[in-house]
Amino acid sequence: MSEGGSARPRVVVTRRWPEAVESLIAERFDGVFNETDEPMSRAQLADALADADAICPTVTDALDASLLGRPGIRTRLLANFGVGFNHIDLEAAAAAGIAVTNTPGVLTDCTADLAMMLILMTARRAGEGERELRAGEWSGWRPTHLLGRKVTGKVLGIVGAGRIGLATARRAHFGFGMHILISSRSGVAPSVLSELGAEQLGLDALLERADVVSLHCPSTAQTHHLIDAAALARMPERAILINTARGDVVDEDALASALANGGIGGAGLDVYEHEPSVTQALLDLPNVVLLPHLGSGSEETRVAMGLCALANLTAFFADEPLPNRVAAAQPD
Ligand code: 8YV
Repeated sequence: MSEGGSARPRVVVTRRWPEAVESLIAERFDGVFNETDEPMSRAQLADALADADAICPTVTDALDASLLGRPGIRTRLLANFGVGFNHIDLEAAAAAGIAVTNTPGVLTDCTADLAMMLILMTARRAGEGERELRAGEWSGWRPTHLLGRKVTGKVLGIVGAGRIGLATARRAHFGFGMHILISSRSGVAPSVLSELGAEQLGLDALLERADVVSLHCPSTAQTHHLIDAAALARMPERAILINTARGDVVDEDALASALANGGIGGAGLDVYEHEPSVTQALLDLPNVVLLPHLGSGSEETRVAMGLCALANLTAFFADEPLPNRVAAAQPD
């Protein structure tokens, strides 16, 4: 860690951020940056909570009740880098008098793009094709080589109708002529359903009808293993599951079994139950596209996320209303 010294609020940034944003933080605050970019240990997080006025964590920092419940905490703000905040125990933060903010909106397009990319890659067997070619095993064009499934005109089930779910639905509907089904616990505005020509229905009915199911709900106690063996059994044999939300929404072992046994046809995953570890059975299967949590991973979006977190920090230390305060689980 490198430190700048002064009486300005001390802000710990737990992982490397785009340089332009780190420079702005260093200009405005007593910034403490993670030059090694190694995930912080629990001891380091505990030290940061004791020393820093604000911490900017990410999905790799488990800020649970035992850390947030320690005595002698100086931190008053967790300005999360990311829209998802399931790695932060919100109740424990509130009990410790710590405000929490996130970065909604700025990563909607890129995450929806990636969901669409996984739909296409999985349906059209792009991962298998690339692996074959790189292995020097491509014997040339032939009419029956690596036949996938056509995406245009198929039925896409969107689970979770927040910003990212709806942005994915728009891409799929207007770009690929997909018929959209939506399952959402908080409901979908009639204007949105009519814009997309979409149907709103319960999760079970959606799973039974969709050719592709794409998950966009937050990780909460209610959505933990939402897609388990029983849910997978409802899906048609050739259906595809896409997850760009959070790993624990899917029972990874049950998914691997369904894929191996022909229960479903394929999966495209960007998130995992125990990141960065991935269930070996999934790694061994050909009909899965596996990406390393790249949903928001464009230069533009990561800068925008940093600027969004910076706006929250700046407002907090100016005693202004927080632009993106997080109070309870909310979908994006
Ligand atoms: C983030 C994400 O980059 O924002 C989110 O919720 O899933 C990612 O795109 C990551 O979680 C960083 O905290």
